[in-house]
Amino acid sequence: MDYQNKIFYQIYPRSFKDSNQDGIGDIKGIISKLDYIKSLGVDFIWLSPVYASPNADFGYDISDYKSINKEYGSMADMELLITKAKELGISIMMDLVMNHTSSEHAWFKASKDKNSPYRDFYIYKDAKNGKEPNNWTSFFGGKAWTKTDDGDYYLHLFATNQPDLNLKNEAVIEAFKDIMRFWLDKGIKGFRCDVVNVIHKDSLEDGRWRLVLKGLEHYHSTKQNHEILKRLRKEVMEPYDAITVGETVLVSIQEAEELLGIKEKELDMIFSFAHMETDQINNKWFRTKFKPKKFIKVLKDWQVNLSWNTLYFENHDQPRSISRFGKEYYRKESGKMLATLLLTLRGTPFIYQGQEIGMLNVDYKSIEDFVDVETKNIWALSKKLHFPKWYRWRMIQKSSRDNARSPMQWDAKQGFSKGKPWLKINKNEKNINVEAEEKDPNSILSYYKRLISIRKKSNALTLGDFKPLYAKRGLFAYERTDGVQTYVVIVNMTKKYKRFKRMPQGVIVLTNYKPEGLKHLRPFEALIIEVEKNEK
Ligand code: ISL
Ligand code: CA
Repeated sequence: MDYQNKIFYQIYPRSFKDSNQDGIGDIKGIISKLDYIKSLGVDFIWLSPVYASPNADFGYDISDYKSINKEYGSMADMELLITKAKELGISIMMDLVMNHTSSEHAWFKASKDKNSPYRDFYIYKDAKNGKEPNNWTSFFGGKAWTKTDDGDYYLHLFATNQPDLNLKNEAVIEAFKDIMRFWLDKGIKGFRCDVVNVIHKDSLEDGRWRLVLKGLEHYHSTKQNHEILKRLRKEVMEPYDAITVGETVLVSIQEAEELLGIKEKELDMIFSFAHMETDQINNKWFRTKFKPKKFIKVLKDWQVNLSWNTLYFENHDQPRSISRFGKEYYRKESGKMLATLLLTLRGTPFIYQGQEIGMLNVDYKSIEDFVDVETKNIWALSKKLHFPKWYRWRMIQKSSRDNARSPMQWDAKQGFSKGKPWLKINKNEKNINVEAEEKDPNSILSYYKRLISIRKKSNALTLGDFKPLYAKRGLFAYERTDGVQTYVVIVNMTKKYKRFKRMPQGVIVLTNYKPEGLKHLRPFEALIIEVEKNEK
């Protein structure tokens, strides 16, 4: 299926729209907003997990892959969503977690019996000198092993209640093929595959010393991992003409290309993290000042060297992009500038709910307002390590995943839900909300809509070549062309006025300021210029 000229929109169901006023977003809520999603020009929805889950990690801990979380609705609701979306020409992509299940999954419960065939669905190992079997650490901080009642340990690369599956076991792979077909038969058109390059563990040896993720070299993009992806593609995805986007952690451009499949296809697209790591040292809890130059360089390298990119600046794990790569003071300007990049670079754009109205990081005042398991873990761990309180608080404010998960701001008066929301709404919903932005032709939302429609009509902006023209001083200029049409895009990623001497001749197709003399770029100014082809 074609995915190169599609626009994706990610929904985090718990925070999108509540239909029955219990404070929790649900599937009926999504259905009620399909017209809104359509009005943006979206073709594909990526739905974060809606499966049955005890919510230790809000759906990324799945207890039954073939049923719907009751808080979100019923199977009938899900089927209705697929049908209604299809009527509007929108396809649905589900989130598939193959690395681990919930500890409440029937497989894991059965696996506690050493004689059960399900024992081998997971990764158990006996204690080593009365301690953990190896020195691996988890993505969420702390040890990657938890002791069971019988004295053995089980592996979990994420939270304690997310035991890792054993993908060396053929029965596990068969189970996933069955799960995938179950949903594809219901009419979904693809999967976003969670942490899909760490699902196969080569060995359980000690890892070499690393500050974070000790053990990584034993399970990162292993050869068998590639083989599993190839198989799933051939045996399941291809017959359904469905597409896959892999969330691939810590990959270089070359590794990414390999996951896309140099000789044999593995995944259609991958989410890489390189650009998201430009404002951090070692890991996301240690953020440095955002340096546009570095960010631009990474974007440029991936644009030039990877055959096809996904384009994203936000998702349910990341802080809001304006608060991070722009400036809240210049919310409108920097929000539109980021939108310009997102929709004119080469690749498939993914918009995260709320990004299109310029939502910002949360304004919480106390640690009690946060609920995310990772946030709680890090808060406790950093306390144990005697980090000063002000520093710990800053870490949480800047990096907590709840920044992205506060409820969608539909109107000025809790349009998300009349009930008490499961996670606090930003107070700024009074000014930043869908209703207000829909009325305002100069809003970020209106700008997104215009951009999407410009992109969709243009072969040059979708499939055309990318050529970098200038990437210095926080300015990024590049050309997109298909030989017939040529655009030059110029953005200023800083809050400063910047002289720019290479302004091309042509027609301004879109800009986030009133066009003027074109001798300098204003704070966060963005321009899309169509240039005459005979000029080149
Ligand atoms: O945000 C992160 C932690 O600091 C990332 O490292 C994140 O854990 C990683 O990208 C994997 O994310 C995915 O799998 C997790 C789940 O919690 C995330 O929401 C999901 O996107 C475990 O299933
Ligand atoms: Ca609800």
